[in-house]
Amino acid sequence: MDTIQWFPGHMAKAMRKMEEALPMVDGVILILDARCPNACINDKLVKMFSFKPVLYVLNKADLADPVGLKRVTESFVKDKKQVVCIDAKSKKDISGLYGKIFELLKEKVERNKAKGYFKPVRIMVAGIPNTGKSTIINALVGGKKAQVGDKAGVTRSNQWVKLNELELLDTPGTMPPSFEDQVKAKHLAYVGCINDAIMDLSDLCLELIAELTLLYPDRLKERYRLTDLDKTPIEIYEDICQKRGFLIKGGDFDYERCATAVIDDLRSGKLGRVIFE
Ligand SMILES: Nc1nc2c(ncn2[C@@H]2O[C@H](COP(=O)(O)OP(=O)(O)OP(=O)(O)O)[C@@H](O)[C@H]2O)c(=O)[nH]1
Ligand SMILES: [Mg+2]
Repeated sequence: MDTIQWFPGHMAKAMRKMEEALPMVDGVILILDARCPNACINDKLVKMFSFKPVLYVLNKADLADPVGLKRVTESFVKDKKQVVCIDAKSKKDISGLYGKIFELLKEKVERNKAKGYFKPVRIMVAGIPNTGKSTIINALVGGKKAQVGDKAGVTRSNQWVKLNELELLDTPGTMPPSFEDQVKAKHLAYVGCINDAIMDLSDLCLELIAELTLLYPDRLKERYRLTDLDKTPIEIYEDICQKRGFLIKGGDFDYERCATAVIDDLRSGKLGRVIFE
């Protein structure tokens, strides 16, 4: 498939605005998609945050393969990164995250206390598009203050959302300026972190089928009632079209409609809990 590259002007601007806001915050939570956490790491942001405490939040854990997620989390711990896995919709996970944020900034909070004054903790919430930054902020504050949507690029500018003791800065999703690793880029595209409009979804679906055949063959078979995966990815793609009735007049395959359906199935968890790393 064509090279995936997505770094529109508004993202460059968003990164500048984040850099400007950085002196105002005590720490950062970096939100990653638990199905491809390493692919979600934007090195440029990590570099920008190198002088701040950072908590890595692997979100959408409800959609991630638990065995793989445990392995990846352990590798973060081994790299001396502060990490937590959450499902933003779970109250228990959100209160755990709340605790982790204060643990991350313990020194700061205690120093303030010792000086005898109360100051709210300020956190920047950052990450690539569609990882759940705004959802997490809403869950932490218990309201609908930040705008949420099921596509990449919903938040367009920095926005403070405040609780008594915690102030959160929502930021727009930002991609790395360039992708050296196209495998990672593909994984981000599967899970919905890249604007669908810039890609050929049939090409993406073909890549996804090839990868699922290796990683989760039984899920693929079960979901689309396939009997034989000992074929080329395009043959499997066409079998899915056939089984699902994605055909156009004259009996040809409707690759596009099938691509939307398969990619949707992956994103919504209908193909089960997956991890690509
Ligand atoms: N299954 C599941 N879905 C989630 C979770 N967190 C967020 N979502 C969904 O993911 C989508 C994106 O959420 P947002 O909060 O808008 O993501 P964002 O990171 O703010 O996105 P941008 O503003 O575009 O960068 C929404 O459809 C959410 O409902 C989660 O833990 N599990
Ligand atoms: Mg947002």
